[in-house]
Amino acid sequence: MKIINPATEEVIADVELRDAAAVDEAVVRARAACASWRAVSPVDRARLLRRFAEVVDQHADELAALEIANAGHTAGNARWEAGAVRDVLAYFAGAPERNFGRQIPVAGGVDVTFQEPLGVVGVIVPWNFPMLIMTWGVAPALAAGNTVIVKPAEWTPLTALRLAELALEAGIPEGVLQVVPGEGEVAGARLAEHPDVNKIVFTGSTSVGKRIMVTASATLKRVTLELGGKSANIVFADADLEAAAAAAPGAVFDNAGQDCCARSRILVQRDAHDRFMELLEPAVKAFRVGDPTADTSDMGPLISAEHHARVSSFVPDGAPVAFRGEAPAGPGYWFPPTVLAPIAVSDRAFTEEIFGPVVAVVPFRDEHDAIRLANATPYGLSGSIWTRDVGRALRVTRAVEAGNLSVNSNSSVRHWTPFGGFKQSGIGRELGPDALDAFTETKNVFIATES
Ligand code: TXE
Repeated sequence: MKIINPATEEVIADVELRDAAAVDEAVVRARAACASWRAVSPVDRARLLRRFAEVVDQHADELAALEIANAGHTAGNARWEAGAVRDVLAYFAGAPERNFGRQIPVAGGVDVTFQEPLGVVGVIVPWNFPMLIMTWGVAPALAAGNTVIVKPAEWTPLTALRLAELALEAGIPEGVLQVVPGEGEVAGARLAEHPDVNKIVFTGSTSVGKRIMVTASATLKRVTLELGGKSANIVFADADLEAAAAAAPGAVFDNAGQDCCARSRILVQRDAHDRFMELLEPAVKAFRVGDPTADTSDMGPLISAEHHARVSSFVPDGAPVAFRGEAPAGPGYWFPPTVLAPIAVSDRAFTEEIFGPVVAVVPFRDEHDAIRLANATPYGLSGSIWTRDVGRALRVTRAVEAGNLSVNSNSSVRHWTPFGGFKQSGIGRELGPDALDAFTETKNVFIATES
């Protein structure tokens, strides 16, 4: 398949999409590698993961350049992403030595609970943060003693393929981490149904996530699903409006809005609405869209022509565009940062995940109204609350149905805290201190000491 640079529409690589038989072969290799990888001592497994993190660090510029060219990330974003891949590997390198299990007191013997590796883990990756989302699955899976097969998104396989080479360079044995590029319906579906794959970690659309869960149920595979979002950025009248308005564009337009945590609905308390919009307009217009290799760009292009058409469908002629930024004419799949208001809460731009640089602003009356609007979505991934009232911040964060919330901030992801969605935004949690639980089986053993 021809791999396209979304900022220039030039072909930058040609990658063979593998078929179901290639997935089967990868599973055989992964299964064969299970016993020996599991037998690597915790200290040595930790050392290999640390070494992998170091090799990634040495190649950070190269990985960032690949991500810019392949996924249209800005230079700043791509460098951050390469650093985050290193940090996630380094964080989980600490896990093999701390995979303690438990000893629970019992009468007549000793009771030990082990956390055993699952076996072969399939990691199915989307195109929005290709190398980082891959690593969220790969790092804890390897740390727990599993072998891994990654299926990158069709459009963005380049960093995944390079990371697999770097893993070998770091000394991770053959067969322990494999990358199989292929179509979702073919290679991805085969991973999800394969009887010798024990778990699927999937990040992508809610519709495909549901299908994977159905397929995986035939063999009762474990699944972790990180799916879509329609997160609310809730701004109360007592908030620091300047700070909230200054932060709002980055919270939805970063990575051209192709972010599952994008705060794509801004809910503003009625009394502060006009002032907030006055502050938001210059912040949106100052968001610089252009050449992703330039350090001055805040936002690059959308991933593909197909995705551009989909995002455009949410802003048809006559759509209520309050104001928007500027974007280059092309070539490249450019879309300007766009603010929709006033907009009906039934409008699909307010209810559906757009996954582009489009945000809808809706006023609310009071706390109750804000919570009702924030929760009026099947999704529940992320969101923000801006207020100076601590009690309100706590009440609202407890009432909003989402897995990752922030107060007076739009931050969502830190690799050392849990990440994942409520409702149809997913199942399970990635990252954080408990991430290994999702990559191990719990085994309890009772040893009688008295006959
Ligand atoms: O995702 P898909 P797409 C959302 C976002 C976006 C929409 C469509 O709204 O506009 O989804 O994006 C593989 N069995 N998100 O079409 O199809 C596929 O090859 C197994 C949110 O790219 O879900 C790719 O590797 N695998 C999101 C991965 O699944 C299958 C990130 C994701 O593709 C498969 C991306 C199948 N039947 C999109 N079909 C987020 N939460 O961050 C496809 N795949």
